[in-house]
Amino acid sequence: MAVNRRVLTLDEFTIQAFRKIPNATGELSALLRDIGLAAKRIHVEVNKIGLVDMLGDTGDVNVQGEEVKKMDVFANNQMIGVLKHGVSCAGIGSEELDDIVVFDDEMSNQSKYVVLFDPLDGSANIDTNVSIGTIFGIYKRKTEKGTACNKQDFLQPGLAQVAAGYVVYGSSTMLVYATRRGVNGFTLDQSIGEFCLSHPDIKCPPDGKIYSVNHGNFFKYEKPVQDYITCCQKKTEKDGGPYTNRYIGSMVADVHRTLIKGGIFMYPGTTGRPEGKLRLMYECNPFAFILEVAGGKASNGMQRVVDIQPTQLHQRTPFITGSKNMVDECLSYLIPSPQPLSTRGEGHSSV
Ligand code: P6P
Repeated sequence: MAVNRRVLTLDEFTIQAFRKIPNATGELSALLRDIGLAAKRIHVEVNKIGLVDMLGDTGDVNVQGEEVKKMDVFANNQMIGVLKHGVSCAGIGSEELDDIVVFDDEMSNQSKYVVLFDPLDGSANIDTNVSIGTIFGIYKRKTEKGTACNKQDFLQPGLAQVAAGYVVYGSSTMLVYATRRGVNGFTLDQSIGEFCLSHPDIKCPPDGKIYSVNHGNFFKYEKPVQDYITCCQKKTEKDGGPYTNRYIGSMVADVHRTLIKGGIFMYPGTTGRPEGKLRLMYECNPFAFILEVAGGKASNGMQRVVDIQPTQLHQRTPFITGSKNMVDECLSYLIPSPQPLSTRGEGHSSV
């Protein structure tokens, strides 16, 4: 490692970006700094979880019908705390809360952004030390500044995101975020307590050899999905294989690997749950935006995820994302009859 290598911190990076944008107000930089602070606080608790009484359930069930872990509550409170007391967010939507939270104070009402997040995705894995994560999407509000935000500020297609990102609490803690200008990764340097630029200008490889899907649901998938999975299993050196299957059951970890190494991640619909399990607004849209900016693709099996017009805060969607060529091959099984792009929305061009 070069001595005295000048490594940009997250704050330095976002401020550098802000200085390049005419008329920028610095609110987005401040918002990312706030999220970075919450991430550091969550990191501290996640990293000592076996030592303090933060394992296990609260005994409550969230709007999703899932057991609420003590860490879910902690992470949710950290995200709300930094955003409510910052200067850049008018309100939030959280996986853990039935409805949006409108901050509705004078400073917050002047803010131009709203944030949707899953405070601690994969928390079912907390007790077994599997990587988990925070996922967030940032939108410019549609309602007038100076007024309280409302639901219409949140129910926007993923394409409207100004920025999106995630934090993966794994062997190291990384914050990755995308704007239309690119995807950049920052690793937490605990010696100085700062996220430092470690993965500049991340691109998703156009091809890969890893397919990531829950094989336990195989016989609940529709036949075209089963046929694609079988195709993955049969790949050889002659056709870009052999593939390997990696599925951790923690979306942030599985999709982060897919972004960095290439591959395809799928959570398709099943016979009992045709809409799939993953939520559109604060799981699939942020990752769809990130993967598309990085040169990958993200589809619900029929259209770009970021083109979906949301109707409900907690709606679910089938989700396929990853390397462009692998997603295209998967879609060739799911959308057999080639249609002119115009009938399929804008097709799958990138953001
Ligand atoms: P399954 C975690 O509970 C989660 O929401 C995602 O992080 C993960 O990708 C998915 O569920 C795993 O679901 O049904 O395969 O266990």
